[in-house]
Amino acid sequence: MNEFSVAERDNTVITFEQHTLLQQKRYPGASGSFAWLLSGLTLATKIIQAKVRRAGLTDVLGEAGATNVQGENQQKLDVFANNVLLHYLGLRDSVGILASEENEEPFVLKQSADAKYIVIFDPLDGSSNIDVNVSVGTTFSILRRPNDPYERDDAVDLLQPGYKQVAAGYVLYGSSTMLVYSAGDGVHGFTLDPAVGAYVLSHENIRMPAQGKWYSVNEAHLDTFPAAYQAFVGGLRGGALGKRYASRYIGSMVADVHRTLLKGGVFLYPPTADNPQGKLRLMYEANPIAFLIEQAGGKALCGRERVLDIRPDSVHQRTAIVCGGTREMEYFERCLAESE
Ligand code: AHM
Ligand code: MG
Repeated sequence: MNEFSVAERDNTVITFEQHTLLQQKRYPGASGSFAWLLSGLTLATKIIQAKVRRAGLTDVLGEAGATNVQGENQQKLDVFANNVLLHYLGLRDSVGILASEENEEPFVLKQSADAKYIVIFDPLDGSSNIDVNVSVGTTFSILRRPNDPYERDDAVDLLQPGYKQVAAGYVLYGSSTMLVYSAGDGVHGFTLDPAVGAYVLSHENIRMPAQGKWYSVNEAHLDTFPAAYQAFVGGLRGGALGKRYASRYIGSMVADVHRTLLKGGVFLYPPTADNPQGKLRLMYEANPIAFLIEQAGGKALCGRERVLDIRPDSVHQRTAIVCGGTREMEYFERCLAESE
């Protein structure tokens, strides 16, 4: 069979599936099971986006009447998105363990040798924004577990630091639906073409600017941030990096991070009086974001520590995060050093 030539590629759209298959060709012996796993993810997120797009028309807005493991009210769409992801990922032979923000305990599904991946996700991040028609997103993190079932220890295999992620990303249900993904080989963005029903490569090899013009933080908590974080935000606003930064905060992490990735700047959720460990969840919110930001040339820290180096103690553990371009992050590290 002919190789897929560059000329052909120039004249045609590249779908997410084609892109992952092309990437996999670099790994001789790849069985295709990873691509099949990803197809479960893309199918599920297409179903979720279809529901999100019709949210005002069907009875899916509002609270479901239960609280999740974080004690937060579950929205009907949270529950729907969670069920869809659990279903389609659970059908894939290669998925051995699934963990979700919405379920207290992870699901250990299979112990066959093929079941060598763990997928951890937040089905609908920013869900308090759904009722007011603001962008929300799905975040996911994919880890490996040992091939040999006898070498497995499910609890230990699950709690891996973020640098071990095989792949990670998010789907943003915004003015368009976009999948932003990295398997450790750059960050690529795929926009859902609703006419075709496929995620199409629209942003190849995203590199984030070294410096932007916006900081993104819930400033209402500013007076309760540790001193270095307060100094950092104050400095950005005051012109410490040669210009006065403006603020942009949507309150949906995926949307705030997406802007930061494409346009530069910094997104942060520091420790606060209400959430001394930070609010965002390490394994399915901060880790995928940190992986993408680093792959795009930026940096992601929790205080001094690289987010991706944090060893989790539990699947729902929270973390503080500051992530952004190299100039902003250098300045953050300076603020940390000066606050000692
Ligand atoms: P969620 O997973 O319950 O939706 O919470 C996570 C969200 C993030 O999307 C967002 O960055 C943050 O919570 C906003 O929190 P706050 O309202 O405290 O600023
Ligand atoms: Mg969330």
